[in-house]
Amino acid sequence: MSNASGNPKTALITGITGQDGSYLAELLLEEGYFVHGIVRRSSTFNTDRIDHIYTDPHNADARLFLHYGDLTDGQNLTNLVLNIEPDEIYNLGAQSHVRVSFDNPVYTVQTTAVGALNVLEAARQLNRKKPTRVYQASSSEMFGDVLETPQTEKTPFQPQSPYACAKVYAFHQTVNYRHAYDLFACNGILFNHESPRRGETFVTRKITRAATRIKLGLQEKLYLGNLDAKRDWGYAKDYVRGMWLMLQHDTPDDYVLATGETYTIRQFLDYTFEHLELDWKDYVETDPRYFRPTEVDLLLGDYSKAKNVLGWEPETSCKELAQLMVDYDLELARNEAVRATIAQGKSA
Ligand code: NAP
Ligand code: F7E
Repeated sequence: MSNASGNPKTALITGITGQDGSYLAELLLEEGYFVHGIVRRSSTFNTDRIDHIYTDPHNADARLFLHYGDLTDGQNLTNLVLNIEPDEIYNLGAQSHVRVSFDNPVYTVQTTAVGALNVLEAARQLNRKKPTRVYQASSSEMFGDVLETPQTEKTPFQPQSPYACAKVYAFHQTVNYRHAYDLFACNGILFNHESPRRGETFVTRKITRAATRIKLGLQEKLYLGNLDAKRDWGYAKDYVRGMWLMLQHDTPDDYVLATGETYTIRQFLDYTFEHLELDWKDYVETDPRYFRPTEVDLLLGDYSKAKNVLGWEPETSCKELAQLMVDYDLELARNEAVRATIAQGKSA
């Protein structure tokens, strides 16, 4: 992929160490981009999801570069953006856990709302010298206590958590920067998307990790909260292609990415445990700790606009998604079982 000057395109990704950031980095490298990512300093390594694509930056053929930074540090973001001069900026960084946002509302707003504004400000400054494009990771959580079903780009927002309120702020600022400063800025309103790289405290991955450990005798019970909520679950790898397509289009706009199907947590449990020839009702118990002060009961997206304008469609069904996550996690559990057996042998 080349820019207007005929050089390979350069992209900057915030949240590159997360689920989506890692898949997007892979896609952009495949498309020939130079990819820069912002990584938070941590006392333990937090780059597991991208270690397989990282090469020594001193190598002449290196195309992935990492920089320390934080969304709450606007000066640092501006310096990075002005130095790197990316053709495209993908703002995927966020405190992304809805339940945690009730415990840490102020931090969630600083990262997810003000952090997005910091990215837009940095982009606005670069855009005065050189055109740049911004993708903002907006969320179906903004629909909250939904006012219509299915939800489209025109459905009003009714957020139900500090996380969702922060994302609504970031959504509107993205539209505002598009109108006020003529910045090429797009919101992807993405419905839940999962993968073997999903954080282990989100419900799908929590289920597939636990079910595979139960299958191998490493765990006895799985404690969950509300099993009746319905979600429109897609595969993260399909969704990062949609993000990229938004920034390749002639004009900036906002798009829903979804599958158009919705399932309860119970149905996801069915798909997972059936694939392992187990019955989840023998293992799952409720723990009120996982209930939320306010819940989003039903999400179901209509992705017609993305299909018609961008040619984007999801390729993976919820059942296929559950199965591919189980297959991956079963391998992890097998390795864990082998390590446990070796450790037992050493102590015998
Ligand atoms: P994720 O796995 O939780 O990744 C979040 C990323 O943000 C991580 O790289 C994290 O770094 C980084 N981050 C957190 N706080 C930061 C800070 N203060 N400064 C810089 N980076 C920070 O999330 P994801 O599932 O990939 O989602 C990507 C984006 O899409 C998020 O903005 C999320 O809110 C949004 N979204 C997700 C979904 C979904 O279903 N997955 C749906 C709609 C929208 P560490 O690795 O150091 O923690
Ligand atoms: O919860 C219920 C929970 O945490 C899904 C984020 O990526 O998608 C994600 O947010 C549902 C909720 O995802 C447990 O109450 C039951 O109804 O996997 P989740 P989420 O809250 O939908 C949106 C689109 C984003 O933007 C977010 O960044 O599952 N549930 N029992 C549980 N959820 C969790 N986490 N853990 C449980 O034990």
